[in-house]
Amino acid sequence: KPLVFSGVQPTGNLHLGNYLGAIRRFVMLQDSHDCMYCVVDLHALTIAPDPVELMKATREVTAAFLAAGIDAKKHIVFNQSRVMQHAELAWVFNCVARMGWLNRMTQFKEKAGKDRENASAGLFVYPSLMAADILVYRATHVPVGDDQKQHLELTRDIAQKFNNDYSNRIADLGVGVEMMSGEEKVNGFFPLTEPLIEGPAPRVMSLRDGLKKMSKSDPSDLSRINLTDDAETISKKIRKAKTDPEGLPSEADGLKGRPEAENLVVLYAALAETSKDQVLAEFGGQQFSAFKPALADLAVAKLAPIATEMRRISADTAYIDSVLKDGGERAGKLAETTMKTVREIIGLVSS
Ligand code: AQP
Repeated sequence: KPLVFSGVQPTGNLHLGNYLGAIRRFVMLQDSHDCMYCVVDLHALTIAPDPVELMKATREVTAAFLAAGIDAKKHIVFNQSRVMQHAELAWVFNCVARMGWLNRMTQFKEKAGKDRENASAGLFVYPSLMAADILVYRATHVPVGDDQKQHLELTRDIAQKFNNDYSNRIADLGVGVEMMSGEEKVNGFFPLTEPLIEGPAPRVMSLRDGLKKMSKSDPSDLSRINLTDDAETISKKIRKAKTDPEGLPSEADGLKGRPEAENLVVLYAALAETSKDQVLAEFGGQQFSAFKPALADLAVAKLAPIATEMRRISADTAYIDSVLKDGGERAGKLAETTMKTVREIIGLVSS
């Protein structure tokens, strides 16, 4: 089975974007793939979270994974910092990646803001650590939201440069596998990872601004639906969601240039597991005052069971920690297998 890896940062309230763009897809891939789902706490350090909040958020993301339906026995659920090979390989990749590549990362530019001199160096090399997360397991498929596309392209670039820089050594040691690199057949050690940016909602937008993605760090709580919001809060946020004065069109084409309207239709379609056209066939011609309550009811119906389960699981910290420990031990063995070979490839004496 192909190996899937993906991670979520423990940096605040998980929201509907994280759920539809990532976590729900993690659940769907479980039957067809071997999966590793990671709470990336080392990534969270790039924004210096409060230590107690970081621990709490790490357990909360784990609870969300389990509540959404990830099977931690069949697959692997763990927190990144337990497997130090992630950090070790990230260092190697810092030496493979070029400054110019990292300089082009739009997420760094957005997160660092204007005061770039004051951003942490960790935030700058974030994509090297992300590449290490994936490649330390030589994972081939990575389900993520659309915002991570650029980081995954960088992951491929790093893998390709590593394979290229060390091609002779990889061949001498006989540790390569044959793979296609563009048109060319090469013998590489790291796979060229495929991003899985699919599904009906790869980019869920803010409820307050249809041009901004729904995000944990948006100062307005009204901009997002948190997985832990109660029914009343969800209804209020959808009622207050920004829209334009027109009603719903009867075809998806009519949503062009109307990002807020489109976002609400996308949300309905994703939650109902149907298409935008289907939603518009049902609601076309109606006003948002009629559509919003229907969307709120649907969101509550889909999210309430997850929130209830998250609360139940979150109450048992010992259980959550045992899941992470067990997952970390299993992940650590796999990561060490890769790192043993990487050390040999690059020339680190470790015997
Ligand atoms: N709005 C979104 N729509 C679809 N997918 C999304 N993801 C995040 N926002 C959306 C996907 O969720 C996964 C986990 O995200 P993360 O926590 O690792 O990183 P992030 O992108 O930094 O998340 P946020 O919520 O947007 O946080 P901030 O506010 O810190 O920027 C990823 O697969 C991501 O694509």
